[in-house]
Amino acid sequence: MSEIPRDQRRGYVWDEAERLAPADREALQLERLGATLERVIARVPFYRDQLAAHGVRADRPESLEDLARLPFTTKEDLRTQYPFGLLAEPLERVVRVHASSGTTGKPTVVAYTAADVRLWAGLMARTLAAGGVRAQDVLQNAYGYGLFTGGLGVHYGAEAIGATVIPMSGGNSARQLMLMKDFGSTALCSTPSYALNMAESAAASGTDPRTFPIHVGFFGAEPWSEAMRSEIQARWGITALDIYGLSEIIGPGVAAECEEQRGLHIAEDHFLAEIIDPDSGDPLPDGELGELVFTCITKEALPLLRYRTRDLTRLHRAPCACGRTTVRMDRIVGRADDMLIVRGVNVFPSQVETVVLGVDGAEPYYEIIVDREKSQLDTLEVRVEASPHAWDDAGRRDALEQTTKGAIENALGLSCQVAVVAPLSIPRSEGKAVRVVDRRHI
Ligand code: DLL
Repeated sequence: MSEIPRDQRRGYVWDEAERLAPADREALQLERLGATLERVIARVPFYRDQLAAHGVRADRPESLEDLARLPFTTKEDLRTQYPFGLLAEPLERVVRVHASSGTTGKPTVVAYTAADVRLWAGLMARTLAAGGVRAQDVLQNAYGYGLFTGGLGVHYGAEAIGATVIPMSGGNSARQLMLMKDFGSTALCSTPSYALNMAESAAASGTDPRTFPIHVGFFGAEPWSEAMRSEIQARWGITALDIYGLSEIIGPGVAAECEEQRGLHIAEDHFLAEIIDPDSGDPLPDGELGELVFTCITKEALPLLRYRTRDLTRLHRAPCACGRTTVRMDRIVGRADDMLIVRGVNVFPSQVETVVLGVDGAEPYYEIIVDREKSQLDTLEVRVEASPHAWDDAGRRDALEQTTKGAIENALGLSCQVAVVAPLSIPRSEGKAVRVVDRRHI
């Protein structure tokens, strides 16, 4: 009987570090944290001053609990040190920069040495391998190439596995679908909103997306809900996995789901994860919802300490059926910055998404508009797109409005207006979807 190749077996991991015994991993983390502290104190004046102000000396930490004594790094720090003030390496050792767009002013700049790029490729290879991608796959990469980390991050990881990469970038759905068919793509990477958009374009041109040979998709770069996962899986007939990352830490590859789809494994041999209370900054125990904070312990160019992501989630340490021993995080509930406070009630766009995707007759496209009346009272309006059948029938349109309104009010505990809008009237996304318009700040 012929032997099954190792990478075809169940329980395959790209990197044995994913299965380290917790005590061995902790020893590695402590060693790496100490080395990183020494490096930043020697090379980054910003951290030298910050650590001195917090009474942290160059000595090696004695336990991982010492992490809580280190100062936080924030997006504001990256802004004040723009563009290269936080680098721990001279520019001549930097081989790549990326930047996040930022809605106002200067972008956030991040940098990589050759070793950082190799590390990143390895982490993305882990991610893709955990979702079943192998050398024989044809991976269509619809994340944007350029300053955004999505395109090149996925690209290098897929090449490290030996998969055939189609470097499409986002947008131009007709061409995406043509090449997907002609090249026989078997794996897809895009934002979840763009995956939905492409499925819709395929259906509109008479092709059932389930007829493509794609078996898995890696979706991230924006918040999405379980309801959205079900929608994407049903429309494409694939396994949809959640991948998470942020440029400041490395890009995609920080955490990702395995085929169990039970939380995202964090690459904690490279990034120490903590959950803190976003108000007090105090560390929270596993299982509690709070702000995710990362410390880079193996990066050369930009090893950030306790970087506050503003993303809200929980950590879990129970072993995963896949055999990986790394800590897992829940899907991101939302960004602290995206949480709307409407008449004193906290609202996450993902809550609205879950409701809208569960309503019969509504398409999975929506917009949230918050405004303030003359009376200073906040108003919440949700624009929901009707399916063609529901739109053509006045009775069904009214029912859709009433059902959606009731369901949202019930979920949020807040009164709202629902506007049912015509099919295709809500803008479709090709990258990160923008779903909230907050007119209170315009
Ligand atoms: O979005 C990196 C990435 C590319 C991740 C491709 C996954 C796939 P930034 O542009 O720096 O980097 O944006 C980072 O996007 O802080 C989260 O708020 C959000 N985000 C990223 N992944 C997810 C996800 C890339 N899976 C910011 N779920 C992060 C929810 C996500 N939010």
